[in-house]
Amino acid sequence: MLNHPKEIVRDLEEKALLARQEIVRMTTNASSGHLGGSLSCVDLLVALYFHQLRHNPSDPSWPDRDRFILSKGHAAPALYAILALSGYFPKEELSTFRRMNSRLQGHPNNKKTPGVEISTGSLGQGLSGAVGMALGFKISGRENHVYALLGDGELNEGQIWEAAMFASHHEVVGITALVDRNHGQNDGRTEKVMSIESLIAKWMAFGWRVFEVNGHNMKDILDVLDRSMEDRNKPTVIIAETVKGKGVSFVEGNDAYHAKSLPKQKLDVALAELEGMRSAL
Ligand SMILES: Cc1ncc(C[n+]2csc(CCOP(=O)(O)OP(=O)(O)O)c2C)c(N)n1
Repeated sequence: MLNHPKEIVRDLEEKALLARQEIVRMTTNASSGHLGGSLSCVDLLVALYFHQLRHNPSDPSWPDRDRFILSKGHAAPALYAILALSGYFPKEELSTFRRMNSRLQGHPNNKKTPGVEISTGSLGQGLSGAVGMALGFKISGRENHVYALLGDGELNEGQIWEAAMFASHHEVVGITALVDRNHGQNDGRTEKVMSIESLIAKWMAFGWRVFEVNGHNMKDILDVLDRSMEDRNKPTVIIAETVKGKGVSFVEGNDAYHAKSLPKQKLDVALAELEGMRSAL
C-alpha cells in the first residue's frame, strides 16, 4: 500500500526517536557498544518491526512469523531497543546490556534472547543463514518472508557474495536483504578500506532485484518495502543510504563512535538533542 497515512508515519518516527534514546542510554550505561552503526539502522528496524514483519512478540516461536536476521550483529543495541519496544522483554532489561549473565550480550544470541533468530556478530554469516531459511520455506511451501540487515563494511566479506550467488542460482524466493549504506566501518570510510562500488551493478550481476532508499525517511522506507514485495519471486536487496550516528549531531559521521559509547557527561546533551527532534515530527 503506497500513500501511508501521515499519522502512521509519525507514529513510526516517534518510535525511532524512542529507540535512539534507549540506544544512547544503554551503551553509555554499559560504557561500551557500537553506537554509530546502531543509530544508522534504527529507522529501517522500526519500519520492519512495527509495520512490515508478521510477528508476535508474545509468541516468539510462532511458526508463521517472518524472520529478521541482524547480520551486522554489532548493532545489537538497535535490535534490543526495538525488541523491547515491541514487547519481547521489559524495557527495563535494556539497562543490563553487556552485563554478566544478562540476556542482552554485546552481540545477539538466539539461545538467550527472545526475538533473536540467529546468533550473529561474526560479519558475513547472517545472509547465508537468511538465504538458508528462505530456501527452507520455499521447499516446504511456506510464505514466511526473511529479511536480513547487512552493513556496507560487512559487504567486504566474501561469504556475502557466496550467499548472493547461491540465492539466485537456487531461485530462492521470499528474501529481502537491506544494506545499511552509512559509508563507515571499523577502520574508517568504506571506500577507503575496500571499495564496494558499483554496488547496484554488483547486486544486479549476482541476480538480485535492487531498490534504493533514503534510510532515514520513514515514508520512503514504507513505500520501498511495499514496492519490493510486489514480486517475491526473486531475491531482493534494498540499499538504504544512511548516516552513521544519525540523530546525535556530534556522533553523526564521526568514525570515533563506531565501537564506542558516549561518556556520561555527553549523555544528557544527546538525549536533549533527540528530545528536541520530537517537535519537528
Ligand atoms: C568476521 C568479522 N571480522 C571483523 C569483525 C570486527 N568488526 C566489527 S564491526 C566491523 C565493521 C563493520 O562495518 P559495517 O558493516 O559497515 O558496520 P556499521 O558501520 O554499519 O556499524 C568490524 C570489522 C567482526 N565482527 N567480524
